[in-house]
Amino acid sequence: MTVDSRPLTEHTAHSAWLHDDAFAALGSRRVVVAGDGALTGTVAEEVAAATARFGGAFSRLEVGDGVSDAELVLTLSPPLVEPVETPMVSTGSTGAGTADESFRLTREAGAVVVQAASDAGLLHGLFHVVRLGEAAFDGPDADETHAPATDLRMLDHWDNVDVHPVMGQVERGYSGGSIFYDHGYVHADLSRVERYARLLAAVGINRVAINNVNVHTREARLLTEDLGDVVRVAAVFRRWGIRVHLSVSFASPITLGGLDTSDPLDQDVAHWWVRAAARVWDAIPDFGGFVVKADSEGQPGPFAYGRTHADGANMLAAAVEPYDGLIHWRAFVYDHKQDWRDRSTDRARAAYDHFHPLDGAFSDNVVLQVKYGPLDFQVREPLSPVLAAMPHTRVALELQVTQEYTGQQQHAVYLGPQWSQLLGFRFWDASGGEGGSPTVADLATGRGKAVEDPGTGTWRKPAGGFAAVSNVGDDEFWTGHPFAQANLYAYGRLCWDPALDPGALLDEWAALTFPGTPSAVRDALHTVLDRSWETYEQYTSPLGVGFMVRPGHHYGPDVDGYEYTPWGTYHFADRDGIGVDRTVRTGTGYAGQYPAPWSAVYESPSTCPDELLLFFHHVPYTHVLQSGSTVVQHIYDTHFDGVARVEAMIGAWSEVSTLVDPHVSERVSERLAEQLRSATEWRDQVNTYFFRKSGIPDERGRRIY
Ligand code: GCW
Repeated sequence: MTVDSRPLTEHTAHSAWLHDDAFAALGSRRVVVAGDGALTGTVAEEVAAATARFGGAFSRLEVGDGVSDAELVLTLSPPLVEPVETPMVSTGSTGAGTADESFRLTREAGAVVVQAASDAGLLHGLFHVVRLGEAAFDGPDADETHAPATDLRMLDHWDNVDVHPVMGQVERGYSGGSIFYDHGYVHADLSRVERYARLLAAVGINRVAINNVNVHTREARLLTEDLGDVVRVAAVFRRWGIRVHLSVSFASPITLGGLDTSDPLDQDVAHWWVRAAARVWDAIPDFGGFVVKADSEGQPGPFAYGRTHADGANMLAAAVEPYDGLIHWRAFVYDHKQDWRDRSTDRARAAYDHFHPLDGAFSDNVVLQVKYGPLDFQVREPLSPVLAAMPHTRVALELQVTQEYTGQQQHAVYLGPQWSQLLGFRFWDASGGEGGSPTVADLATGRGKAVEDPGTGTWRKPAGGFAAVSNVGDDEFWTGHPFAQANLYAYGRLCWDPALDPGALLDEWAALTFPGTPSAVRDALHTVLDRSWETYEQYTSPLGVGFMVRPGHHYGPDVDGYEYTPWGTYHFADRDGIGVDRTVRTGTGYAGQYPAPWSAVYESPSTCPDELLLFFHHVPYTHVLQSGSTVVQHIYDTHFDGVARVEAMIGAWSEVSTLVDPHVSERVSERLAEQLRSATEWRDQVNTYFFRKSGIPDERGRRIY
């Protein structure tokens, strides 16, 4: 076992949304916790600490013991109250042995009872009461059942055990080092991981993959000789109802097992994985499963043997099946060595082209993990058509909480509104109404209405849930920018209930993170964050065309940075126009991967939504948008406006910055200054580029270089 002997860096971690004072309402009450189970123990510890701090009273009872004067009872079923008339809402278990995590809350004359069928449900119920604060107790009489939308609410860490020469300790990490690893070792002191697990439990996350999907030599060994380290980490998460997953290399039978192949149809390969899985579950009985990035950006996969991705995934699925294990198989498969001169290859098409033909071929315990857009976590992309094209496959929606392409936690960008919009998108309805067709959230959770599609018939998708790349590191605020905590918070809450309002989530987060702060601070947070996603979009790449970032690290503007590279992310700007023709009629045909009506809506520049125009069409700079502006004038206007908005954000923050913890305030002010510098750089480079290309001046005569 490899344990780092060096001490963890001496700094305290910010309390984030579990500020001690967030427990004041609960902690000042008489609280009873009843029931057994490890997580009930965790609940009891939380309540004991809170009541000790705020002068309440705590007792731990057996289920069924009489309770007289408690103001809050947290109990496992059987009920302490009258039998429930309506049965608990079932979460529609999606396998992998996840317990029923629902809970019921009743309030009668100010006395609150939280009742759950499992100790995991009880823990969620506890944090629900914490979130409500005083309202938990002084609200009107109530009887509510709360259940998560899906069992699969996962965070992926792109943390490396070794420091990677280019990507560092955490790939696309903007929050210092890793909370798990330090220069080749797993931290001896996992107290930071424990605090993280507590934060995640409080927002309902129940699965974590602890290493990068790019699995390098050192990281691969977590599966075998360094499994002991994973056992330690899993023990920490277990106390908070969170199961651990590992990213594994498809070539492990070769690199770790000494075989000469990793062909998924080879018997020895299959046996190697069977033995590997047996060892893992023997050591960690509640282990979650494996995450696999195969045939993607240089990672090995089944293509090397002429096999399909279903062959690859199913071979692994068979190895983990006896343990209720899952294989999260990523759909991020494309040619990253394409010739930029070749206009017929379209990276956006790749996932659909590879995976759509495999629908129905995957085992039940395979979850196909699909990035929300067809390219790569851009500030604006259409929804990946794969989500709508695989009726018989469990598909997880993958989001990126770490802000690789959205300001790298230097910029304040609240992504709740973006995710909420993505989750509410309806592939079979372009009216924007509450039409009868399912949303993306319905597709991911396997809930909601059945799909009625002339192409695919009527179907209801098996649930794949949610996954997202974490934005956390060993930074004192966890996330670099203190406001980036709000993204992690919102992600967890939206996994639990995708219909939650992102503005309300911001309020929840602020109330828990900065309890007791004046309402002026709350207002300023809204001014800074409410429209920050849109603001970031304004001053970066326009109208859905994407990228224009500096190659490699992806921070800051470089309009042509990826234009003549093999990565497949081009804007095709010339003196006349810009954009990628992805139509069926004259382009790459990508628009045809959508079901009706969106295939038709995207196909025509007159109906394609403005914000995605350049994703689907190559148009002249003088093309008139639905907004009435020309493309080039839109570029100028949004870029000037975006920077003006950042100035307004700074103005709003400076009015309240003395009212918050100086630590937080200093970090926020420093980051806002960098955001303004960077936004200005974006504005000037993008505007200048298009002015020089098109020769068309700004109607309003503003300064362009
Ligand atoms: O967004 C891209 C990143 C890579 C990442 C890859 C992926 C882990 O630039 O750093 O690799 O996506 O999602 O696999």
